[in-house]
Amino acid sequence: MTRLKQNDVIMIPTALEEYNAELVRITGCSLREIAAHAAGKGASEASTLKPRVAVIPMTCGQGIIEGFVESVASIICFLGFDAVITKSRDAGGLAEAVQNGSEILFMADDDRFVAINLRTGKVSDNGDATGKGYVSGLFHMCDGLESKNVLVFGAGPVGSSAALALKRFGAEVSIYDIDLSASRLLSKKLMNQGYAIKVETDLNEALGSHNILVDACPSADFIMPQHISEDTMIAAPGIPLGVQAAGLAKLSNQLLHDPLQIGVATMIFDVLECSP
Ligand code: PYL
Repeated sequence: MTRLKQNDVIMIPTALEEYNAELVRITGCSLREIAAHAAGKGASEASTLKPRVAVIPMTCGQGIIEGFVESVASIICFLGFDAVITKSRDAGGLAEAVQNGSEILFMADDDRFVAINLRTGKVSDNGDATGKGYVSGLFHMCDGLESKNVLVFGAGPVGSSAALALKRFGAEVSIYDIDLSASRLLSKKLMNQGYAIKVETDLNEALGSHNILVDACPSADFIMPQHISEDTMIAAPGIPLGVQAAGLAKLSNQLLHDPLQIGVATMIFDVLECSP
């Protein structure tokens, strides 16, 4: 998993309105609608439930990413929830959150970024939420995914979650990972759940035979202009972006990419308790 940098997140809190307008332009849906759809919840859940949310800075490992907790809290508030950043960090932040009556906690170390509902025990992992959140966006970009051929790059947590979500929408899924054993392991895991996917072994051949792509890998600049046509649709949770700069010029309303928003939005809807 690529570690975010301050530059990736520092502008998020001040640009959420524009971001959301762009999302509507690309997918026809708002951030709230995409996240709720991904989590299998009604988009209106946000208006009926008001759980107190705490975002806790974590200093472990490589430490704080300037702007990270501020971005997480701003995304959650943008969706209509009450999110506060704890004054204390780590264990102190956890204690502060519980003492101030927070029901949902968000925190990230270098390995995992999770949302926890203290009342229900529900946990949402950012990798899983990001994968299904981006597939929800792609579903709206493509007017459905039934029987459509989709190529997923990266068999890590995000790509695995995306592959499962794609199968659940009835797509024909192929997986390409630079580590063939990772692709094969994912194929086996999904087969055990009753879903067959195709393992691709040749990157250029796979790119040449697919128009709908999920870039869930940490490689940059591997999707080149010659791989992009007017039918191409790309959902790109991967950081850095896999599309070459020259290829971006060929994409309009065909690329879904952000460093944090869709993942965080899907996490809150994932752990939200359904209204009675
Ligand atoms: C959650 C992001 C998505 C991509 N990479 C993941 C990442 O950068 N993880 C590290 C997050 C560290 C946060 C730090 C803080 O500021 O609380 N512990």
